[in-house]
Amino acid sequence: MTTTVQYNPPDYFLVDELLTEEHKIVRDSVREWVNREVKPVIEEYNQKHEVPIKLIKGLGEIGAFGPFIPQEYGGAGLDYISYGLIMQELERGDSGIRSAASVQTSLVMYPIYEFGSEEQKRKYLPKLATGEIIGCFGLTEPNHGSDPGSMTTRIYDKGDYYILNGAKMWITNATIADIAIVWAKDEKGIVRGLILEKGMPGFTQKETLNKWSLRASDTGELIFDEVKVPKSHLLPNIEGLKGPFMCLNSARYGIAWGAVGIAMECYDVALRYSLERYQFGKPIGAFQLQQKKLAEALTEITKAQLLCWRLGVLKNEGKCKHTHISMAKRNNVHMALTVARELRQVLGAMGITSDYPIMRHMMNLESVITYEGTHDIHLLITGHDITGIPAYRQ
Ligand code: TGC
Ligand code: FAD
Repeated sequence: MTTTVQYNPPDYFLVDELLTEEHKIVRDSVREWVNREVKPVIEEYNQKHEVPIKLIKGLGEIGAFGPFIPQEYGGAGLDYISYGLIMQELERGDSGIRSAASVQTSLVMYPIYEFGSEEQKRKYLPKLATGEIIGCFGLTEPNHGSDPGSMTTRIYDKGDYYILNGAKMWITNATIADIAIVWAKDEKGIVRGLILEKGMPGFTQKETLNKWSLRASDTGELIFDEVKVPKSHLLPNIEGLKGPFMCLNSARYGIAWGAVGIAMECYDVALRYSLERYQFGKPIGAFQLQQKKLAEALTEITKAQLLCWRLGVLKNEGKCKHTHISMAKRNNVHMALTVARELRQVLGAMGITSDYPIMRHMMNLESVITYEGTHDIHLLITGHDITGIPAYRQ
C-alpha cells in the first residue's frame, strides 16, 4: 500500500552505509507501518487524550514486541541495532507508541526472559510478543521516583504465597495491562520482582488524567491492598535493585534511538516548510537565522545517529556498559527537545497546531526527559562513573 506521508529522513554522514540489509529491511517496514497506521490518526488521539489500543495491539503484529527475545519464546531474535531502529521509527510516530513497545519489550518481556522460570517464560512471553496480553512495570512510587532504592512497597512471606502492600505511580500501560512486573522489598529489605495479573483481589489499576504530555499513552497507578500473590509469581532468578536497573538499561537504550527519530522528523518537517513558506519575497529558508536553526539541528542529529550506531555495536558485542546508555539517553533526548523547540519556531504560528507534529513531539519529550531516569540523574551517573563518587545521596 502506498502512503501520502512525506518523509525524507536526514542522513548527512551516510550512516545507512553502516547498516546491514536486514537492519534496513526492519527499519523500512516499521517506517512504512508508522506512515500508514500511526501518522494519519495520532494527532487526533493526542487531542482527545485517548490511547490508540488498535495501534498498541498492532505493534505485536509487526514484531515490535520483543524484537531481541529469541524466537522460541515468540520474539524476533533480532540484534540490538534492529531493536534501536524499530524504536527510532516508532518514536517518530509518537513517543506514546514507542513507550508501549519499550515497556512491553524491555520492562516486561526482558525481566521474564532474563529472571523468570521456564514455566513463566512459556506462559507469558509468546502472548506478550503477539500483543494478546499487555504488560506494565511498577518501580516508581508516589514518594520514591529517582530513588527507587527507598521504595516502601512490601511483600510478606506467608508460606506458599506472599502478601503485597503498597502503591506504584506514573506507570505506563497501567490500566490496559493484563500483567504487571512489580518490584517490592521482602522482610529482609531485598528487592524482588513479582508478576501480578489483572483482577487479583486487592490489586487496583487507576488512570492518571490531565497530562499535557504523552496524551496518547496510558499512564496510571497500581495499588496493592493485601494482595495474595502465589509464590509461582515471583521472578526466581533475581534479587536486589540491579534487577529493575537491568530492565531500565534495555529501555533507556531504546529511548536513545527513539529520540533521534523525533529529531529527524522535526528537521524534515521544518526544512520542507522553510522552502515553501515565503516572507519578504523569499522562502524563509533563505534567511540566515532560519538556516542556522536547520544547520545546527542537522549537526546534532548526525552526532546522535553516530552515537546510537556505536552504542548498538557495543551492545551487540556485549561491551556496552549502563553508563554508555545513560550518556546516550541523556544526550539524545536533550538534543531532540532542543531541536524540537528551535524548529517549531521555523513554522511560526502553524507550529503550535496539530497540522504539524513538532509541538506534540516537544510536549512528549518533557516526559521522555523525565522518565527512565531524569536528565540530571543521568548526568550524575556519568559523574559517578568518571570520579568513582556517587553524588546522588549524602
Ligand atoms: P546503587 O547503590 O548505585 O545501585 C544498586 C545496585 O544496582 C546496581 N546498578 C545497576 N545494575 C545494572 N544496571 C544499572 N544501570 C545499574 N545501576 C546500579 C549497582 O551496581 C548495585 O548493585 P549491587 O549488586 O552492588 O547491589 O543505586 P542507588 O540507589 O544509589 O541509585 C542510583 C541511581 C540514582 C542512579 C538510580 O537509582 C537511578 O537510576 N534512578 C533513576 C530511577 C529510574 O530511572 N526510574 C525509572 C522508572 S521506570 C520508567 O520510568 C519507565 S518509563 C517507560 C516508558 O513509558 O517508556
Ligand atoms: P523526583 O525523583 O522527585 O525528582 C524531581 C527533580 O529532582 C528532578 O528534576 C530530579 O532530577 C531531581 N533530583 C532527584 N534526586 C536528585 C539528586 N540526587 N540530585 C540532583 N537532583 C535530583 N515509572 C515506572 O516505574 N514505570 C513506568 O512505566 C513509568 N512510566 C512513566 C510515564 C510517564 C509519562 C512519566 C512522566 C513517568 C513515568 N515513570 C514510570 C516514572 C519516572 O520514572 C519518574 O517520574 C522519574 O524516575 C523521576 O521521578 P519523580 O518524578 O518522582 O521525580
